[in-house]
This record gives sequence, C-alpha cells and structure tokens, in this order.
Amino acid sequence: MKNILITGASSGIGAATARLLIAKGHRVGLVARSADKLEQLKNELGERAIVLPCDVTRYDEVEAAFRTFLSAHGEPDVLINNAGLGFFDTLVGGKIEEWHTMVDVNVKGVLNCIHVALPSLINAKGHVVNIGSLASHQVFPNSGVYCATKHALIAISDSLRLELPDKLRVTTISPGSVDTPFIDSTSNPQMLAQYKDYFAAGLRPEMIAEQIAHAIEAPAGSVLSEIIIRPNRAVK
Ligand code: NJP
Repeated sequence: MKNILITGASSGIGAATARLLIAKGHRVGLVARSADKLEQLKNELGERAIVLPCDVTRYDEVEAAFRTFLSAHGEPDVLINNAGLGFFDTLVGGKIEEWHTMVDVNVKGVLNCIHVALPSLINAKGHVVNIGSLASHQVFPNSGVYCATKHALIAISDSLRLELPDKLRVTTISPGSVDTPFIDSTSNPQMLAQYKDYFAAGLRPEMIAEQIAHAIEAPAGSVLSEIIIRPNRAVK
C-alpha cells in the first residue's frame, strides 16, 4: 500500500486516477480547490481517501494540505502533479490574466508541491509523477503559453532525475487530447468551438490513470521516466 498525493483530483484525469489507485489498495490524498467535488469523491472512495482542499498556487495552502496528509496517512510515497489548465488562444490578442494563471498553476503550482513534499519523498525513496502533455514536446497553434508551461515541466522532471538519481523516481506522463472538462476553461468562443469535438474524441481519462498506475508499480530498481500516450487516430 502506497501513500499517494494527487493534485487536481476533483475532475478528469485526477479523479480517474484516484479511483484506480484506491481500487488497487493504495491510500490517496485528494488535492483541488473544489472541496464539494472532493467530498463527493471521498464518499465514493472510502476511508483510504482524504480530502485536502487547496489552491496549488498558494504555498501556505499547499503546506497546510501536506500537514493534514502527514497526520492522516504519514509520509507520502508518491506525488502526482496533475493539477493544470489551458486556455486556447492566439498570442496576439491573448489575455494576460490567462497567461499568468497558466504559469501560476502549471509551473508554480507544481514547484510549490515539489518544494513542500520533496524532503518526505526523498526520505521514503519516493516517486514524483508529473502530468505533462504532447505540448511538452511539440508546440501547437493557439496554445503557445500552455505549451511553454508544459515544456517547463520536462525541465523540472529532468532536473529532479539528474539531481536525485538514486533517491527518487521521476515520471512524466505526456498525453494527447483527453476527454475531460479541460477544454471548457477556454474563454475564446471561436477556439472553444474549434477544439470542443477534438477533445471529446480524445483519450478517456481512465487510460491516463492506467499509465500512472503502471509507472507507480514499475519494479524496484527501474523507472518509467516518460510515457507518451496518444489517441490512436489520424490527428486532425
Ligand atoms: O482537466 P480537468 P484534466 N489548485 O479540467 C485542478 C493535463 N492534460 O483532467 O481546483 C488546485 O478535468 C482542478 O480542480 P479545481 C492538464 O494540463 C490534459 O484533463 O477543483 N487544483 C481539476 O481537478 C492537467 O495538467 C489534456 O478546479 C487546481 C484539475 O486541476 C492534467 O492533464 C491533455 C487548480 C483539472 O481537471 C489534468 O487535466 C494533455 C489550482 N489552482 C494534458 N487549478 C486533456 N484533457 O486533453 C486547477 O496533454 N486545478
């Protein structure tokens, strides 16, 4: 049984991952801002799940959530940095608040969680799983800032791996489009109309959860450092 912290657990990939990891016998800490959705999920998952309402952009909230996790479950073995969002738009005419939010959640939020959890994770010879994207490797139109934040995740994962080769396992999971509420954050109506069906026809969140579990369960002494998973279809 592993102690696993999952950020962005109130929806999509994070919620699917929590369900699968509970079914596999692990204990999970559910991190997100929507306490009501987390409570609902906890009611479904039972005593091995705890609710940790938290905005990952707030370092003080991440610290408080982590303290609650420690007292309920003990030190974490795994941190899954999954909380993230993307606003699709061009750079010309893009909204500065949306750019800042993507950097705050997708990069600073991940750094906040790593900073708080790293000493415990090293202690436990634990595992950091970062949820990247195909956009970690490739730049797509209409998502320049999102791509930049997901490229940053690769640098963070690689730095951890280089600095802590025998003390930590590090995995980046890079999915193509996944059918979750992710695209609904996009405020530009033309972009939303353009991408909505594309995401709806993407991978199911349970498919990403399977890969996360696969990485966590890799035999000791090995690490799946990167998993790229694409919908098996012609891309547009
Ligand atoms: O999206 P969604 P996904 N503090 O919208 C949480 C990446 N990805 O499952 O706070 C804490 O269902 C939010 O919770 P709440 C993507 O970049 C996706 O698809 O309650 N949590 C919710 O639980 C992201 O990194 C696709 O609103 C915060 C969760 O994040 C990850 O997959 C493709 C937060 C988002 O759930 C999960 O996204 C790809 C905050 N400040 C990569 N802000 C895709 N769907 O196509 C947000 O390549 N959350």
